[in-house]
Amino acid sequence: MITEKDVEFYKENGYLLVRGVFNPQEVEEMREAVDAIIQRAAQTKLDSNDAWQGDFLPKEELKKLVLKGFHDVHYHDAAFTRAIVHPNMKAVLTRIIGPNVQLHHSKMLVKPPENGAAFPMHQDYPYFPHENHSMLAASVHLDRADEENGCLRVIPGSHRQGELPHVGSYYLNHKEYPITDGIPCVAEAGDVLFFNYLTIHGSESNKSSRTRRNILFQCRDASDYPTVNTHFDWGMGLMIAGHNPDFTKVKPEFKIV
Ligand SMILES: O=C(O)CCC(=O)C(=O)O
Repeated sequence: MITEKDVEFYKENGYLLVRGVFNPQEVEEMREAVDAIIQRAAQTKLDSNDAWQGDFLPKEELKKLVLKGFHDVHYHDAAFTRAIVHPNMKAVLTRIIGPNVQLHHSKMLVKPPENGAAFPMHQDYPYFPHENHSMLAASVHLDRADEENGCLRVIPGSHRQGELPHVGSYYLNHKEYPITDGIPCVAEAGDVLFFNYLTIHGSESNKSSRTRRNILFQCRDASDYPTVNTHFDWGMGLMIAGHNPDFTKVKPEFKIV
């Protein structure tokens, strides 16, 4: 699915956009699953708007923004379990992480038309720090994403700066790192953007008349252990490829709190 040059590009730049990982039928299956999750959530008290708050946009503008951002979608629909173990996903993940790939968590990010929420620039590292920084996000596009509907933006090579100080609710100072500093990763439905958890990324709001739906899988090398007891969940640790080399560390010492 990818070449040695792609692997080098990922190492150098901290991200890689891979085209056509999922076919239209597989994308449609995930879209239907996302829509059904939104409907089921709407019937409960747990439905929420997960738009990021903070000082990176004027308060009035932030108030209007909407995001359906539910975590662990593979607990809700098997379409996402099939997606993460898809041969094309495994082919890319094993080249850029290594032979033993483990799922950390998944989530859906649905930015509705006109007012889909923005993401200030940040690294994912502070949310779930690990020893060896193998963790990456694989963001599966279920719609075309471009500048109008708030596609992902990355700062190439920024992962090489290591851990940066985050402010407030864990994002980078927006004056130093405006969202527009990131290069837009324009993608089609079925494409997947892989980016390391140290790569600075974010996205503008969706100002178009089109929805932007993405499924994000965070994956790591099975021997890359968390350094902090945070972001733990009962399904984490599913092996996507290879095996867990250390029998004694299959269940982490950390606990869900
Ligand atoms: O999908 C996006 O627009 C941004 C997602 C993101 O930054 C994240 O989940 O950490």
